[in-house]
Amino acid sequence: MTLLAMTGGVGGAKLALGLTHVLKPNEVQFLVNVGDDFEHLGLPISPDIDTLLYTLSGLSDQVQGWGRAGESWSTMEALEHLGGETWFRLGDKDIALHLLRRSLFDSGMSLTQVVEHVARQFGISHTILPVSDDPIRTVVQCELGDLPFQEYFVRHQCEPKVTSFSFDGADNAKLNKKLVLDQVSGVILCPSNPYLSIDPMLSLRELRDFLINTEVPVVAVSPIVGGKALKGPTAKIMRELEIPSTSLNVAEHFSGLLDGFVIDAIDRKETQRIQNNALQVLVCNTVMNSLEDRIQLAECTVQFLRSLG
Ligand code: FO1
Repeated sequence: MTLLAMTGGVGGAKLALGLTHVLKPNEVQFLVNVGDDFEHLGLPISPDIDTLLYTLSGLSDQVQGWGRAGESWSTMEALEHLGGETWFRLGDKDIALHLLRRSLFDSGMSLTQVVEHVARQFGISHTILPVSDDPIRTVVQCELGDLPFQEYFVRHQCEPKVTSFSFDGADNAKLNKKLVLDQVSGVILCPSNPYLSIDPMLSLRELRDFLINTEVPVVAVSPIVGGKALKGPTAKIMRELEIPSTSLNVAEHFSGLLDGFVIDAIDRKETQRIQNNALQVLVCNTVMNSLEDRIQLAECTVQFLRSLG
């Protein structure tokens, strides 16, 4: 039996790192969003998977939040000189990973097999599973029309006002074959963007139905602290959808899926109203500045999850 931690961008990867310090490789698996994936300059890019690979291997650029630490940008500079597209910035070392993924895809490997290979090369012993090997692509409905995810997120810097999101391919995509739902003893939704990181995964009916019907405990860690998202556009998106950016509203967004919800001490006053949604609430420090913070939040969340089992 193993726990399943569902994660997207930087916030999720921070908790995932904490979880690797408190749970052995046979005790937790990471299920990762692929809605941000796209092909750029002929290369397959998997931002959330790579953020997790770089974070768990200690290679991530923790200031920037994506890509590798100590990166160089010669290829981008040369590309700019050639008049190529440089709005989506690929560091030299990062490009090596995209080139490898391209060649492994071309040799017939699935995304899962590529991730397995790279994780091994990086010395990661925990299992990282893309939610699906089939393409699921997040599309952002906004004031500029329908934008592919990275056009919205990077080219337009999340500025256009959003109205909704859709997940192309989700109806035909199959849940990762390596995920054995019968073996899952509890689920953690990491503090990732609910709309952009968790919802694309939930757009897979098999996974959503599992979370709704399962007897095992399911908890989420709120990505909102004191009305703000520590990183990324979660709070801005909620405002644009006319949903006040509170932890309570994140809990309600996941209505029907959760047994427990973890909020920051600063949001303690929301406890009762979240409990009114038939959820157990854990109040603790959810701000992860240091490795110790990540480990502590992981410990508290796992203990909370187990207490609900
Ligand atoms: N984010 C940016 O804001 N600008 C970039 O140029 C950029 C490049 C990039 C390259 C590879 C990669 O894996 C991620 C990259 N990201 C960039 C981050 C990415 O767009 C987002 O962090 C995620 O998709 C949201 O979780």
